[in-house]
Amino acid sequence: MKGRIDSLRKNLRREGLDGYVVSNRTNMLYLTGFQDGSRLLISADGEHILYVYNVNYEAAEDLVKGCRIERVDYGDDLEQMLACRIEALGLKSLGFDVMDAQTYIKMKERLKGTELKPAREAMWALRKIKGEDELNLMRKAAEITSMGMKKALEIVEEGATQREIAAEIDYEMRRLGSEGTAFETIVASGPHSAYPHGGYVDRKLKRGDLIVIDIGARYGGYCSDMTRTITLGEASPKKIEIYETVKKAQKDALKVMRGGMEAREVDNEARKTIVKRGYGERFVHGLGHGVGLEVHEPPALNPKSRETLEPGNVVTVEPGIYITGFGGVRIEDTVLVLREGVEVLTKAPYQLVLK
Ligand SMILES: [Mn+2]
Repeated sequence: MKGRIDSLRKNLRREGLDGYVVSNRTNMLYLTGFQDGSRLLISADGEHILYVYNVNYEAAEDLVKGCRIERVDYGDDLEQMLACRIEALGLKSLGFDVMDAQTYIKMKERLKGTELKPAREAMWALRKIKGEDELNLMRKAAEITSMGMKKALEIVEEGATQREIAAEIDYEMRRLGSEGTAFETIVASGPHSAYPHGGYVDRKLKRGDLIVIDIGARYGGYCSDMTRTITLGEASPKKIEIYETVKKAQKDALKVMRGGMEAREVDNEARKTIVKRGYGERFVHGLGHGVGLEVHEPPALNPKSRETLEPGNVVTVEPGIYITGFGGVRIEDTVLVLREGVEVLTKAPYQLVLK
């Protein structure tokens, strides 16, 4: 953890910032191993202080190493405390990850001699590149997710409801060590499968339905993300055509991906197959997103992305085709970008017709 704050300091100095305020819980977790602080103040050349309310103070003292902890009592003016410290440290150019408008206005009024600068990228530059310790946790999260998918493919049956299947998947992943889930499990069938995030309603599975199962375990704080689409019984030629198109799109993208490649090029590699087969308009989202402590992080893989993939990025590759009233197909895996190629972390068969 200490190494991470030092790396952040390097980024701050490079950007001409002499301090940084962290308010985002996940950034706090990344830097200190503790997410229940209220603010983390970091001076570019030395001190860092974690501000923690009463309720979490003992836990912080127990869990946080190598960081000064300042107790905040109810009724204390946290912004005032921060501002005093910022002045005492002589921080003139202060970056921050996120700040709510009220805090920003208050800090700006209070700190006349300090410039406040939005600087999220200083954090993302670190979080986008996963270290070996993080990758081990992500591999484990992916393994649990793959086991969850295995379970899903075993239990999917006609007459079961989407929610019943989702509950079984969640239970299986929990039992295998998942900390809740990385996001709300999606089991979307029939017409609901045409909505990338499901129908938000329950439904009984029917023969011939397209069924999109999008799941993710969380382990050691790290997320995983995986989707398979299946159908029960015979698949119509159109369903097969859509499925094969999505599968080819994913395969094409995985084949070319490597460190140094532009994210939008990877998106294009998958998209061109879908466009060529006439479904370009039906691929309504980007090809993928970064995954880490959050399930949606930079780098984004989409036609407008300005990111370049780097070894150590963990991203999803998830082409989809969605036809309103008919159904949708999405196939998604979480992969680690390497100097050459990728390591696919999530594993399950690619098979449309299940039983
Ligand atoms: Mn995803």
